[in-house]
Amino acid sequence: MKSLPYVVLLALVLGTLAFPPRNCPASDSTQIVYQPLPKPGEKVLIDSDHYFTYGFDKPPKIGVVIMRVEVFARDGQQDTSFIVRGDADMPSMRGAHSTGDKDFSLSAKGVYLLPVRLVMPGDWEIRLTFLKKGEVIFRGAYLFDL
Ligand SMILES: [Cu+2]
Repeated sequence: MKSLPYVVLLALVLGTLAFPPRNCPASDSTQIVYQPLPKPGEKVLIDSDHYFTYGFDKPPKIGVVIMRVEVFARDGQQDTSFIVRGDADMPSMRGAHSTGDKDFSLSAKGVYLLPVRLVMPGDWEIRLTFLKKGEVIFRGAYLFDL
């Protein structure tokens, strides 16, 4: 049956046309852009009306370090209306030590706090996400070596 390969080929072509491969970048987390953050202590704009500063309770080293974030309105008034999330991981071994996105908790003094576990020396990245009314307003990443 000489025509069989052609039938198979035709079926493949038709199948491809009927079910084109789907390209859905929105579901691919690697497409999400995290703005590189300046070093701790510097002001970082969230939007035109807000900025934040971040830091740690001690210079990061192996173990648990408490990350702190403070949000301010343009006039310098503290703002606690955001939800802040953090995720720590090693870019060179993505996923190996990921804590997953965790909500910072808000202290009585209006400071956002999150314990971050750093388990080995090397390159680390802490990703911060700021949300307001369920919407992501800002994403930033702090890269450092341990
Ligand atoms: Cu590692």
